[in-house]
Amino acid sequence: MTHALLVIDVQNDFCPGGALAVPGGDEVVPLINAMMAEFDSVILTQDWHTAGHSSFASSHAGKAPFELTEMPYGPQVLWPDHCVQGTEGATFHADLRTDADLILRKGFRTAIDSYSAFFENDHTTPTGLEGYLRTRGIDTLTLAGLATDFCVYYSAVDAAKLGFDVSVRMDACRAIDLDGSLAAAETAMRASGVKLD
Ligand code: VGL
Ligand code: ZN
Repeated sequence: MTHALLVIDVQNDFCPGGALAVPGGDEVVPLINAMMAEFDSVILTQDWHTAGHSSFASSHAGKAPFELTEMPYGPQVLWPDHCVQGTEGATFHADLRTDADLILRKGFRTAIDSYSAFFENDHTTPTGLEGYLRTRGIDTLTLAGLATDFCVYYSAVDAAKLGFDVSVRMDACRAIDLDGSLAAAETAMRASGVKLD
């Protein structure tokens, strides 16, 4: 068994004061830092959008943040502008340890969002993470980070579908919780065989 910690999107924009602040988002930082030593490998993901990204409400006339829209690849929640490449908001929380083996950026194509660390929101376009993990012999993943009900959830379910042994450290995650999205994510993760610790 080779076990990696996959740390999802612990960036300033998802922490209090950020553009898409997740309640208590910064509270995961000391927990995640302390967990890092327990793993064979640590991988960080970084939400990394172009300015004017299609997941931003500001890119759609008449749309407000947190409304849904229909994209060619399916329904998409529209977000406040966040994690724009090279900005302070896209930077990792200042206290997060970043001495990881890999930093995987996602969501960098203007026309398509990527919640999952494995596939963009068309559920087809790979990020390359699967190949990275497999070629390194990593078969077991623990996830933590932000947000439980979006990027952690999509990443965990994709990892389980790909055959990895997956658990989520719920104490080291925080949720956005839009209209019951946290409960729905927990149900879907359990149904996919993801262990919630
Ligand atoms: C995320 C919404 C938009 C996340 C990223 O990291 O959960 N959520 N972009
Ligand atoms: Zn995003």
